[in-house]
Amino acid sequence: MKKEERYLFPADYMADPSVHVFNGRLYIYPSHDRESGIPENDNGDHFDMNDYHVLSTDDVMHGEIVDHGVALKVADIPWAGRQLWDCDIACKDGKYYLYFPLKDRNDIFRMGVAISDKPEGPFIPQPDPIRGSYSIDAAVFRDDDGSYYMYFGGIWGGQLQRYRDNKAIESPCLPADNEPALPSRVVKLSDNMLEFAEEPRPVIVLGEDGKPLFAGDPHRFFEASWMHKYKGKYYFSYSTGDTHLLCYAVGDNPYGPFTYQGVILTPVVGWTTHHSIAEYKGKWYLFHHDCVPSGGKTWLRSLKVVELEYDEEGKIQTIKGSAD
Ligand code: FUB
Repeated sequence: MKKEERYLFPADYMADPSVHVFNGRLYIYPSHDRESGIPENDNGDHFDMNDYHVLSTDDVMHGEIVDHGVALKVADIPWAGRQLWDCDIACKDGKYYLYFPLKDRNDIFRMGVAISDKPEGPFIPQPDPIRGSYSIDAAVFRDDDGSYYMYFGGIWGGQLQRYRDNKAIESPCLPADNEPALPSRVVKLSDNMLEFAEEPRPVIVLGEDGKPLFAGDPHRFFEASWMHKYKGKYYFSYSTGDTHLLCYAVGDNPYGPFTYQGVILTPVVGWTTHHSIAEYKGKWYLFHHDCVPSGGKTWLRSLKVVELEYDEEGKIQTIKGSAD
């Protein structure tokens, strides 16, 4: 039997939903897709988004989804070049920090921060990107001890292949298929939430043989990091990009290593697959997107939600995507 699912916001094209619960209400921080006319390419130039809206609800499967309007736009970010991609948020001491990847004027992705007193914004951007930041897809996780960690990175258009050991390299390249895959990164945030508190570290995903997944493995990391905790374990989930899966791996602490567990979502209609996982009112949900409503236009994506279930051992039950 097909699981109940919902297109969350049919009025507009949005993608990459990062979801958090603040003050008992569920908030969605998506990318805001638009028709820019830029032709599709492997660099992702056609994902030419220039603002964010924040959505919220108190009933995930059936309630009204409120659009709080423009929360941040490229035109207001002092260091902006182009392309606002997948963002995420954290709340600390009553302030809300929105983390966003954006290309600077040299066409290099950096991570910015913008601040608000309210979860729906508007957010005021800091004058400069976070020092030492690079690549895309910020996901911020608050651990139970009050520490905040940012997971980030994405290959191909996300530019992760330009870096080794957090330094730009002269000739960007991907590892060969029989070499360890390029990992996502994790970094603790500073007390003021505006900087990295340390050097980013690699997020290692180990296979059954206890070795890091190879670059040629269809389950290796590509982009869209997410972290959630379930029954004391750390669940690192991600998109495999060109093999179009959402996968996950489990570890004992926020830095990993994480051991590969399986597929969360099989391929959806569209090219990208990107998600978040959140608990609300006692149920777990997978938020993601596909391109069914736009008739398969990969740059015009629509937000979706479906309930996520675990078995008794904490394994996530695989959900069928719209292309499966
Ligand atoms: O939305 C632009 C990019 O597409 C995201 O940053 C990636 O994760 C992919 O979903």
